[in-house]
Amino acid sequence: MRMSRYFLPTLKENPTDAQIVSHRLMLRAGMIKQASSGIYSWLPMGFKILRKLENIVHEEQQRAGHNPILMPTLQSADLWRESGRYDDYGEEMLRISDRHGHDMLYGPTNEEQVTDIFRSHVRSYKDLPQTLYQIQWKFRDERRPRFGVMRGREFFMKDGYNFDIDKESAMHAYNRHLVSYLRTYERMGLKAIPMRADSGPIGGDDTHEFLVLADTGESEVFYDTNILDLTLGDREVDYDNWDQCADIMKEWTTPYARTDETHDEALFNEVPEERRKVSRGIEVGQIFYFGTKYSEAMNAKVVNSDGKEVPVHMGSHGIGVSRLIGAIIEASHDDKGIIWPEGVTPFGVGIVNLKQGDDEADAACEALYKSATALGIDPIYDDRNERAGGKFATMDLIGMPWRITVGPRGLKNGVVELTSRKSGESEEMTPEMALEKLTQIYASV
Ligand code: P5A
Repeated sequence: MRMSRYFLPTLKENPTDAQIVSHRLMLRAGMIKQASSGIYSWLPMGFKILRKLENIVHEEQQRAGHNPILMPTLQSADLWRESGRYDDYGEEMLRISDRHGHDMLYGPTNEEQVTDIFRSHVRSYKDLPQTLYQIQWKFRDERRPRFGVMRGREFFMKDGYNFDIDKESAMHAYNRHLVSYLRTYERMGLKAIPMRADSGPIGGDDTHEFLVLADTGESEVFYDTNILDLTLGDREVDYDNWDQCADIMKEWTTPYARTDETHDEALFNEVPEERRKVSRGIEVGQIFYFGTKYSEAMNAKVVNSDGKEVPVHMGSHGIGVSRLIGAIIEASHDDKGIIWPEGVTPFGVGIVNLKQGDDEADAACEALYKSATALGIDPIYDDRNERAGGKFATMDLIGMPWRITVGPRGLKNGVVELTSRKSGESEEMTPEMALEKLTQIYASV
């Protein structure tokens, strides 16, 4: 992308109405524009990152064997009357009436809708287990939408639903989701810690939230610092292996880690004092096992191997895809702006031409831009007639993890400068070497 043609409405000043750094930086980097309270338009760069996160979530869901679907945002109130949640959900639900007077709602979640799909098509235990998921907009009429995309009213969520013949099989689905979520967040450069939590309006007894530690997080969290050392890394996971998934689940849920809703002071005090930590976290996902709550209420039954009709065991699993962008920025920024982890960066490298209009510099940048594009590094080239300082500030603000600076002085010696946004370190090298290094970096994320 050439910056001169991009729609990147960056702001020099800090917007006064944004209270936390991720919200400020998303506005300053021209990623979003508020449409109304808690509702945002996604501008090109924000949209590009949203798509990247969506892709990672799709890849990891499908790796775990889950089937993608797409359900409507508007749902019939009758389904929610069947489950009994229509009245329970309260003012967070946006209720709409169509021209025929039918009660509709903008889905805050989809347990009822997906149970209806399941019960219409599945009759036998032989068709189980099954997991269906979607990535779709949700609406919750939050009392106090705030912090930009962090607590929106309209937000983008991955929501998945498993259907199993019994509790054991459903607990494997729970563990499988936990493992696939760990991998998903790691790919995004995030440390998200599963913590025992409260199930709220979704229901059920077993639930874990995934929290990214940040001072601006809305949840108070209590944990054993040992949990920070755990990583999934590149270990091979067989998602059909119940024992392996259960072992990984155990590894992550053995150190104490709970949100304030389920915090147990006596248990916490058993953790050695130097490892006990109380801080704040951003909830970027949650998994639930709620057994037959919806299948009984909505008559979603299958015939088991004894020929008996039984309600299926279910769970649901959510990732806050739009909220994740805020969480990544909270976890990765400095005074100059965003620092995108390589796994999610909207562009692989920013090319800065120090002397726009100089034949040699222009030609070198063009060649670099073309080669980087051909190599799949997806560069953004600042080809505007701006001062170098302004170009550097923009690249830093929008968070490019790598920058190649091209100027007449370096070109005399056949070199450009490759700079890491994170460390600030620069190295001179030939354009070919810079591209080679970037190719290697992106091959490993
Ligand atoms: C699981 C999927 C559910 O709704 N039903 C289907 C279950 N879970 S949840 O915890 O309520 O939401 C899942 C994730 O969505 C994000 N989220 C939000 N993001 C932005 N703005 C909001 N107002 C908002 N509410 C929830 C969170 O990341 C949450 O973990």
